[in-house]
Amino acid sequence: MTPISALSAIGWRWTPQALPPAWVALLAAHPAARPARIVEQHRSGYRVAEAIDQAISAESLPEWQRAGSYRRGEISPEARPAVGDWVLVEGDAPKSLRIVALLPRFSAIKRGAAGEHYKQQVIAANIDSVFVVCGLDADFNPRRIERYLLLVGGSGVQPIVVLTKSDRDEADVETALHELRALDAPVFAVNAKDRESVTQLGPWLDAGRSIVLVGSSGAGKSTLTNTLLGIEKMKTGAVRESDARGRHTTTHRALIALPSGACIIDTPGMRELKPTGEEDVAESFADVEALAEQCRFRDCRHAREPGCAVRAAVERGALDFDRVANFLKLSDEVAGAANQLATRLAQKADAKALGKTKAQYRRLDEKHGKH
Ligand SMILES: Nc1nc2c(ncn2[C@@H]2O[C@H](COP(=O)(O)OP(=O)(O)OP(=O)(O)O)[C@@H](O)[C@H]2O)c(=O)[nH]1
Ligand SMILES: [Mg+2]
Ligand SMILES: [Zn+2]
Repeated sequence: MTPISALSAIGWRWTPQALPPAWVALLAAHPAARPARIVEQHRSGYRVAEAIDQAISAESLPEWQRAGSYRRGEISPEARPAVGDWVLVEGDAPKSLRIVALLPRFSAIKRGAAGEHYKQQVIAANIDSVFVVCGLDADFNPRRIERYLLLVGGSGVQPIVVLTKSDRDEADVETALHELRALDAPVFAVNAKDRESVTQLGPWLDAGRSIVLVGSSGAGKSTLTNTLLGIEKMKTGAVRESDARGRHTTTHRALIALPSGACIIDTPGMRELKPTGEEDVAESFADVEALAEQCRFRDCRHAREPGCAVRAAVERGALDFDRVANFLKLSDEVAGAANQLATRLAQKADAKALGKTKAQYRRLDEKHGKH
């Protein structure tokens, strides 16, 4: 097996005695295989590493590449590797490396992906924290940050809000922090270009930890990655003057080992952030939810109903109206996505039952001839 010390530089954290039992079983099932981590995910395939600063193309299982197998429900999107995943590989690097199995993950963050046949997309796997990156320029948007926190909630991954561009003239750190006061996550304002400034993020960058960066194009994810790394590894791009939008400079997800021993996953800016239907809005908006329990009507929409505790809190200035509006909007979106998810699961179960019946008939045919 690859020396553990080489793997630990890319986030491996298990002694042979402490390996998860499911991993032991998979290793036993593939005696010629060894662990590696997915460090890049491209449209054309994966690149894996068995040591620091490596990224070697690896062939993956055909069923991970065929869209049809997702549509037919033969394989769920979670069964396909994402950046951060540990996999088993066989063959010689760099020529004939093959991924033969996906090791079960201890965490993952996902989003709904309408454009994709498999409806859900794993953004990153086996991570400890997620930095939700947002510029203190025209990119600043508390509602979008709330949306990110909703998607991350329940995944077992700790969210940290990183506000970049604190050095810019238009940055109003105090107002921004005030607007984000209701969030259940630490918030930092940094100059992503400045080493000294990003030391604030040190507590999440201990050796062995893995972190993923998410946020809009132009927010400064790659800039922050480079500053933490100490070299300009990732390409960065200027933002449009009018609205601070980036130009999608980063085009694939990539895991990079930092000098601290932590691993950071830089991602392309996301245009769309749809819930999967598995999110818990009540948990993510616990402040609104607690007030809603005091409303006179159980099904209060906090609009014009009498005895509404949520609206009373807004009027007192204890709660932002826009946060309440976002809570309602996201509640509807999650409910809609949950409905779709349930329908799809039911269809899948039907298809499976039908498949089974057909197989039973086939077996009967073989045994007794056609009937
Ligand atoms: N002044 C200042 N500029 C920053 C800061 N962070 C990022 N920038 C600038 O913002 C622009 C976009 O930064 P990137 O790091 O490319 O943004 P990104 O989030 O990686 O964008 P995509 O790869 O497109 O998703 C670049 O011109 C950076 O120099 C910051 O903290 N301060
Ligand atoms: Mg980038
Ligand atoms: Zn109410």
